[in-house]
Amino acid sequence: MTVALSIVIPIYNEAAIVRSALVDLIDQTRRHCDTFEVIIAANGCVDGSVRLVQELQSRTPELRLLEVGEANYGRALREGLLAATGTWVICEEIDLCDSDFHVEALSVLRAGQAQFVIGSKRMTGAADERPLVRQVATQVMSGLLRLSLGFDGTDTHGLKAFSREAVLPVVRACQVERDLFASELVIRAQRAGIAMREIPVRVLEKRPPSVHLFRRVPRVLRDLGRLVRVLGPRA
Ligand SMILES: Nc1nc2c(ncn2[C@@H]2O[C@H](COP(=O)(O)OP(=O)(O)O)[C@@H](O)[C@H]2O)c(=O)[nH]1
Ligand SMILES: [Mg+2]
Repeated sequence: MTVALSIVIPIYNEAAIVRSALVDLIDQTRRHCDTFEVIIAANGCVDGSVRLVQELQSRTPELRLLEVGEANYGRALREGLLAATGTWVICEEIDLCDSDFHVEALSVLRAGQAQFVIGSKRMTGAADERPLVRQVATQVMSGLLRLSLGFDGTDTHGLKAFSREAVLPVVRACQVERDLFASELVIRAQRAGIAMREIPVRVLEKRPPSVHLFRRVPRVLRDLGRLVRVLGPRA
């Protein structure tokens, strides 16, 4: 079966919000899209999230569940994207589920104004309502990506929407997992000459992040080194 839209969401221990977030998302998406699928890419969950998704799945035909190995955000997202069948694909996060972004990004894609749309937390018009320390972390990360890889934009992490046909080869080419998979995807797409467009988003998380920011830093820096090695410093 193929659908117009695939929404891919990696999840890790989200039992507190997964059910209500998905019920809302599916309800909202039915209003603006005739045929769609929501792919949940779970790995390493030990809190009953998977059981909650399975329960919902039994009465929600649009919902698909993938379970992929140990906890690894990038690997889960990659597997979800490879399993997607939609003409258009959206990368979501369970604590965001921003249907306004979906509608706006799909209209940009359908009008042929871009093949890859990024929801930016940092560009003019965006509203980042996360704690200050996380806003600064996003700013530092984007700065590092600009300096080390020539990234031309304001944000790589978070909401994205694209044409599956145009971007699938880029997904397949990505080598770095965990958090920096999303950055590799955006920078590779840019370097491949795919028409990119950033649109501003309002970010208000439904809960604090599942992994503490400071525990992520050493791993992110290691993966950044790896990303520079696999991509080469600049296009
Ligand atoms: N499958 C999977 N999903 C994850 C993992 N870590 C985070 N996520 C999911 O990725 C999304 C964003 O995670 P979050 O903790 O809010 O981090 P943030 O992106 O920095 O805000 C949520 O849907 C999480 O459940 C992981 O190790 N595996
Ligand atoms: Mg979050």
